Amino acid sequence: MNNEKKWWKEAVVYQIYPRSFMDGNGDGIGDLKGVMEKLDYLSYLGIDVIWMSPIFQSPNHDNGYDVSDYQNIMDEFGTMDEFELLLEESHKRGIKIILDLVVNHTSDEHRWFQKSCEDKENPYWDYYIWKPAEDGKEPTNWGTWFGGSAWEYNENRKRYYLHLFSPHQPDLNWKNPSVRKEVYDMMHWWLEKGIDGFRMDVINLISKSEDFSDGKLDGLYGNVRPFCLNGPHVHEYLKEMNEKVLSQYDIMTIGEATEIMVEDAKEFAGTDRNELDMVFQLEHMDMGKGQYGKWNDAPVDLKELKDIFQRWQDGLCDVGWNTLFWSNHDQPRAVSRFGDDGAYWEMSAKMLAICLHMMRGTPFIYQGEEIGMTNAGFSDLQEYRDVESLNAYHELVDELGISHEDMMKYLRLKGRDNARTPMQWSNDAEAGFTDAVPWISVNRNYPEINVEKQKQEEDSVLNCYRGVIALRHEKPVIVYGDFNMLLEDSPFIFAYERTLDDVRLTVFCNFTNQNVPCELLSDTEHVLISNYKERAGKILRPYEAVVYEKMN
Ligand code: TEU
Ligand code: CA
Repeated sequence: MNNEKKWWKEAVVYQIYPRSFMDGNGDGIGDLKGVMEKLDYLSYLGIDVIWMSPIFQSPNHDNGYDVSDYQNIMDEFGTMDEFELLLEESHKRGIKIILDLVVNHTSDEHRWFQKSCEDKENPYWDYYIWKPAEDGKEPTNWGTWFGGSAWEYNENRKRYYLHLFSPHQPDLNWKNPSVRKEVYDMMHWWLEKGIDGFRMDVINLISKSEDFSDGKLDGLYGNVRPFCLNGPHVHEYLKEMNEKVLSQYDIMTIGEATEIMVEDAKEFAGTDRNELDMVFQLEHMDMGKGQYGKWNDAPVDLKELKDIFQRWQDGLCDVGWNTLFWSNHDQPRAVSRFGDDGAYWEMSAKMLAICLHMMRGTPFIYQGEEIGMTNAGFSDLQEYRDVESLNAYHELVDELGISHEDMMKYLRLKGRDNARTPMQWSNDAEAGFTDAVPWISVNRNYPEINVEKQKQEEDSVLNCYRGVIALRHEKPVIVYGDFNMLLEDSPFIFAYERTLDDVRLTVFCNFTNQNVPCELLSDTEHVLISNYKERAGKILRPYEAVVYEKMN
């Protein structure tokens, strides 16, 4: 087992989606001032690191994942002075801050792209991926992650540029050494300010294949994945970034790596690879894809979920490090997806906390998950804001003939806005998030689900999260222990053990709303944490989670 001690292995990270976290100036949009107001709450929760989704200048076609200036703060979020103060105040409380590095693409309003579009040759001409038309049409049939063609024509250049996401997010040309140098300089600039690391957006897409040919047809467009996933030079670039930037600081780096397998992760985040510390792999997020990708209502298959976790836990134990998460700003709410947001809301939210936080890896809590926030429940297309969801609606309903009702159901289950409704702070108007009209509706259940309420309830989901976070800080076995799956074949129970020296934890989680018999349970062993008060013999009650601790 690879057990070198690192602070980032011992940390619990909290993801802030600033737009929806806290509005500090009453314009309906979350901001840095709002984050500042809530720092004491984050201390109380006990987390070690904040990951902030993009806070840079952006026209917000994709809520900040389209950056028009990497070295300025988005007007709506505040000023650089406010950021510096936030960093200082966080550090005072022992909380680190990592930022989102979005460098597969920029905004089309970025100065580099504006220059790149000029009809006269200049140093920025080759900063993006430009191709001439093929027979008067797009250079290839590739589609994007957000629907539509991956090519957009530019009148000035009389060429097409590549964009794997929206046309407002042109892909940078990483083959160009000047592009790489600009990115590294910018990273140094932030690190010199004292930030503690980066989460790197779709970092496994930065190197494109030399082969610009059509992809296999998948719906309306050709599949672009073979031409950009884990491309030919991606490791060369990351090693260079590591040498020129990352290795010079004591920081934490996580690469978001879409559609990768364990073997790929070993290359991106293997201990001796000199690339990244860890990756966000999305295999458990991508479960249940069908004919229309994620847009369906397939239920979660627990056996498959367990297989995925087991593969990642076992696969990286000697050579890397895992991230652990149930959700983020691109995914449905954890309790709605993997638990039960109805009758067993509270039990299942706590079960999910215990199940995830006892595993090996660095846990990431997505804002609101710690109070069991649920999917948005929007029933009107007008309430959606997300570019991916709106594009998908039009592509699937208008072009592929899915019914409005079915698509609205899929959006309610899978749409990214489910995770983007405002943080529910209290029972006040707009959940205490803002004094104005919020940029996206609050979830109607805020009177029942909010921070203020759960602070006062000893048995709340919030206090369960505080409990699992504290345990990780107290018990080295949770950070560094070996992982071993138990009851592998059970389609109902997620169980495993963790061992370090003479300490052994056994974890049992019922993912169903039924009583499930389990011979391995005990009424006498020491219970470290559970979501039910007493044990009940050899039965796991609905969504029960229990962790035993044994000293040998
Ligand atoms: O997400 C990349 C990514 O893989 C997503 O497109 C994901 O597949 C999808 O959202 C799931 O529905 C990152 C960011 O996390 C996302 O917010 C951005 O929109 C995207 O990159 C482009 O920057
Ligand atoms: Ca604001």
